[in-house]
Amino acid sequence: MEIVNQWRQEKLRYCIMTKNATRILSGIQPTGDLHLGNYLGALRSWVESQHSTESFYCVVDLHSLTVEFDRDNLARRTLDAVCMLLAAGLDPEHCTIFVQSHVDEHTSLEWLLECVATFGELNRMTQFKDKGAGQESVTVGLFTYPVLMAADILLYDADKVPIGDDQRQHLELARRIASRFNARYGETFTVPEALIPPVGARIMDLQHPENKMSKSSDSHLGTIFLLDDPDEVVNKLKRAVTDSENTVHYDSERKPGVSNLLEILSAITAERPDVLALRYDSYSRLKQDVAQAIIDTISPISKRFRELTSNTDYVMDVINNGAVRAREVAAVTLARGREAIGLLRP
Ligand code: AQP
Repeated sequence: MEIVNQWRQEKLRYCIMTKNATRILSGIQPTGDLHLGNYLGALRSWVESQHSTESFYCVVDLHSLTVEFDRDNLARRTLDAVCMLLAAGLDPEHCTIFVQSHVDEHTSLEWLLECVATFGELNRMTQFKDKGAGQESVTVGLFTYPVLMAADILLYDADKVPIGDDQRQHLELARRIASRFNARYGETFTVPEALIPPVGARIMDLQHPENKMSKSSDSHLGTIFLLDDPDEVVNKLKRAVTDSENTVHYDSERKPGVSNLLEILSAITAERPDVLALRYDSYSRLKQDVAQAIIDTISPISKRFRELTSNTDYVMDVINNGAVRAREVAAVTLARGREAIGLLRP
């Protein structure tokens, strides 16, 4: 109990000293090229948060093993994802950027949490059902993915977790696991809160507006990748699915395609989607403006990304330093979890 008590005292001191200081953690999978949904739903708020909070951001490569992956490209995709975080504006002087598999504590804590989470609650996860649907067999890893995500978060005593709407259910589970662990074994983990942006939290596919925009979607026309060039963006917007009415209204139920375009514009301009709708009398003008707003947003990111991919020594330094810092924090939390649960100290 010694480590746990020390931690409680340290945490109390930290809260008193820093008043509202907040610890943030979030992650992104290297499952493909990052897209506009990842940026508007998550990355953009990470960049904003890094100056006002103590932030940890990781490329969650272990999570990407839970679905079919390309072994030959996994390392390159992981490095590309780190370059994309830097290109989007994360600054290693202000936050810790690391790769999940470089910090063994994530999988060690996962086991302790798996012995607290229940089969029934994992079985209710909708992402497991969606990703497993139609597959001949699914891995145990896909099933237990949300517990690894809980370990990612709890290891860093994160108060807030900036995520898109699709991760809401997983975050709720992380909260439940943390609370149950604390109730059973004594106050050990910080119970995190989701930080979901008011607009842009669920950017939909341009071809199938009933589905969220996704890295691993079959339809590349429906996804705006952060590395798309301006012509590709214009082409994807021209072909974006709307409806036959040609009247611009914000109504996600009846007009999902048009409402998605308005939401994208709203997330970029910070104006309300229903107010933006009043400015347009045709779909083509709306599509032109959305395309231009996207191009203005992603062009500087793709330019910086290309510069970074030609300087891999710098990027490797960032993640090696990040892993050292992440391990410092993670090792202390894991030791606390082990002690709380009653394991013999080595
Ligand atoms: N369409 C989206 N709109 C808003 N936010 C989104 N996010 C993902 N898609 C959208 C948010 O991006 C962060 C990182 O996502 P992830 O790498 O954990 O993967 P994911 O949530 O499973 O979604 P992807 O990017 O579409 O990947 P695949 O195709 O591999 O499933 C998260 O905060 C997520 O909420």
